[in-house]
Amino acid sequence: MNIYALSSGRGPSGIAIIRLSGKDTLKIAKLISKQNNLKPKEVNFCKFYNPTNDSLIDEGFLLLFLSPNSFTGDDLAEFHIHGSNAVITCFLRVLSMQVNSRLAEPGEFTKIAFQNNKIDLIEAESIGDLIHSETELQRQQAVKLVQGKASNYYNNLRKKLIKSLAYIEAKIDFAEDDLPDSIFKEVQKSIKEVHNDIKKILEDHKVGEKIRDGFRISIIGEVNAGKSSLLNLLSKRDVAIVSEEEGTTRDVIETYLNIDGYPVILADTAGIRDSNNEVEKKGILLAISKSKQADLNIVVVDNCSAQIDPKVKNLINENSIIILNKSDIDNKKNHNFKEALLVSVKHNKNIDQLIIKIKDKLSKKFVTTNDILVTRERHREKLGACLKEIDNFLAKDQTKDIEMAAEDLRLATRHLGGIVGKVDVEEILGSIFKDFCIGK
Ligand SMILES: Nc1nc2c(ncn2[C@@H]2O[C@H](COP(=O)(O)OP(=O)(O)OP(=O)(O)O)[C@@H](O)[C@H]2O)c(=O)[nH]1
Ligand SMILES: [Mg+2]
Repeated sequence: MNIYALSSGRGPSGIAIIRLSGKDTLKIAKLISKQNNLKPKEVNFCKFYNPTNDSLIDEGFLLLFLSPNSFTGDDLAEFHIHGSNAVITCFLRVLSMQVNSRLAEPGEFTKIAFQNNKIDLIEAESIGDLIHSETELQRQQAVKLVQGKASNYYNNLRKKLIKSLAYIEAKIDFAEDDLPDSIFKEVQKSIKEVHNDIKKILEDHKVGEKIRDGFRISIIGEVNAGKSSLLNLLSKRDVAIVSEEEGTTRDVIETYLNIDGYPVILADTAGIRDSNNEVEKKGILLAISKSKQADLNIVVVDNCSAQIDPKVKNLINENSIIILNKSDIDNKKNHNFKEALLVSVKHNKNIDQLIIKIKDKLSKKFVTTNDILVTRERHREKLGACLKEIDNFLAKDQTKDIEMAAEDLRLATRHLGGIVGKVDVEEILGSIFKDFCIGK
């Protein structure tokens, strides 16, 4: 089957790129371009025709990559045409009429690349991450993974496990022979090293996942302190209702922000106070639970209010930034919070200082010396499962329980292999590629 899709964004734009991959690619490319001497890996300047009525569709470039030297590993053509909706639609319609050809599913080009062993699972996932990256940090992380650094690292750990397993199996198979018992010591040493490496990767404050999914920041505080006003100001649009009425916000309102490269999910919450209203009470519980899940809390205090609700005070910890809002009103109460920032959300005063503080906190909180970052829960689960089997192995007297010890290592190897896609592939394929866009 040949698959095709628009691989660039939807027009109108200067240029659009349509990809075609599959075993009839060359035949179709020749037919549409009316050129028999298309050169692979070179820019072929062509006119493109509709073969059914010989009418001209457009003119542009054709790039040809022959199997196995293409992204998918199959023959692949890229048609660079003018990016108008009419040209794109016409071209796609012509391709749909060619033999065994259909529109690609989301991520299908990458899926075929994986199936043809051009890339492994981590690389495939990171191509998806790179396409969806919105901030500089996300781009940097994804591009590192695309280069295969993490894949190499996991493959090397896996090789180490396999080597140890081979020794243990040799000991089982050739029990009568003179394989020295020191083999167990060597295996143990090597397995302990793998154990420590994986443990170190897992103790990373989930930085990789946070860069990929976004750091969670909650805005909390008493009613009317200016929380929703702050959300609107930071997100530069009116997301939440602002009113002088107390208890305006009830639900959690989330927006996605890019704060100087840090991907952030910012949540506005209900003001915290004693309330008899059932809906408001639910909102306050939600606010408290959001604040506990957050990587960082911005606690908004009205600088004119005399006292602060103890429930708000209780939520303040080392992950909080306290702002004293409404500095424009000359009625301050001199709350003695250390390191509190005096701001006026209404007049956009000192908000730049708040942003600097947010970045500072995030960068300090999420430093990691790890070179290999876990970017997905799927990887974390596999690493955890692998570690569990290694723990089982190390807890045994391997000289006595040798069969079971070998089984522990076999399972550990399988879990680790699952990260780069060496086993259990089918069940995870669907879930990974479904999030891609069509044409990738
Ligand atoms: N003078 C002054 N008023 C402000 C400032 N920030 C917000 N306000 C006003 O304070 C009132 C409450 O603002 P909101 O943003 O709705 O406060 P909130 O904390 O979300 O309130 P709840 O949703 O009820 O908990 C509104 O009338 C805002 O215009 C400020 O810096 N100075
Ligand atoms: Mg509000």
